[in-house]
Amino acid sequence: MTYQPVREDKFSFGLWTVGWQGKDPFGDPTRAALDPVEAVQRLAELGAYGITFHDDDLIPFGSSDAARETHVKRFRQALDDTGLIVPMATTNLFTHPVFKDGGFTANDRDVRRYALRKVIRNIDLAAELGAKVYVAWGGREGAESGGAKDIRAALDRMKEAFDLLGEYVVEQGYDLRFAIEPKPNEPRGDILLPTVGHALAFIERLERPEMYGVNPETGHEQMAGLNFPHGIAQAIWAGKLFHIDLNGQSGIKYDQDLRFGAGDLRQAFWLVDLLETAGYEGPRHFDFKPPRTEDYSGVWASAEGCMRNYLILRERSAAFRADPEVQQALLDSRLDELAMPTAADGIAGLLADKGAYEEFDVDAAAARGMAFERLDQLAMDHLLGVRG
Ligand SMILES: [Mn+2]
Repeated sequence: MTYQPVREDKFSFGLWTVGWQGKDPFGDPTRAALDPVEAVQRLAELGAYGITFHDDDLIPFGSSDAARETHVKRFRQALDDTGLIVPMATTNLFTHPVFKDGGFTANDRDVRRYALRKVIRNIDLAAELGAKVYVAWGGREGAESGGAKDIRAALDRMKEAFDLLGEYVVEQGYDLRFAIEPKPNEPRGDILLPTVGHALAFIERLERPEMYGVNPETGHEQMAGLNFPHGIAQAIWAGKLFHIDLNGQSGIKYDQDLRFGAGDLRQAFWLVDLLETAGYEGPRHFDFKPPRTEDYSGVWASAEGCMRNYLILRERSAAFRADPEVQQALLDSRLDELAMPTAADGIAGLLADKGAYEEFDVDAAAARGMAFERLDQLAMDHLLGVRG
């Protein structure tokens, strides 16, 4: 296997990922700025199919209309030259000081109105470039202190913002859906809609819930100590996995944004196994940061590594599923039984079934082993490449 990505693999990268200059809270940039045109060309050469952007990644904040037009024109030309597409776009509502208390939920009403106009402006560009998903990450929507934010009022404003944006998209006739990206903290002390579960519950309160899904990021769930494949499985189960941000994270600490496959490798294996067997057809989008130790050859090596690790894990998952011993181990662990309804005979049948309760041998059932360890070791053997 060469693990050479092709367009059909649907790998995409944010302009801000390979373009990250390595500026962090403690240090200055370690790399020069990357021309978006070069990002498009290099990613196309590496085998990606798409590139995504925040408005300000492509058009520096405060650009004149003429400068804006030039930036978009050059970018569009690079897309046409390479065949790369823009599957998703998003808005930067976090870098400029005006967003220090958030965009959609800033206490300052003028800032909220400005934020909505900024998003709408970039939605027009996203639609023009053919994006099908519009991501919203509310990194500054939150608080560091209890009295500073009325959370119920802030959620009212968050709902109002998403409802207005949905109305705008419908009125314009755009073929665009929204994907909300949860994160528990960083840069705010506590961020609103901190996990996949919070976001899924919020979406059901919106006026047009069918237009909204989630864009979960590996590291964001893992920063909260949560199991990322489980969160993704619930999003798929709810029909809400509109987009996904793949990266790596080593446990509960700051947002590491490592390349995909670094960090928790076992969760990465189960995640790819899930995406590839559950029928997810959206982009495999990498939202990572090449460490600031790297020069540009290291940046491209890490972008290549994201795709390579996905392809390796996809192959390992397929080998695991195809292994007859695994198939037997799955039966021994009674996965087939889990897929059966518990009471297809209905409540009357359940109540009439003496075997379900009165005559049920509790001790015998309690004594039955589940055989999960054998199954998990087979998975580990496949993951480590020592089987098949
Ligand atoms: Mn992140």
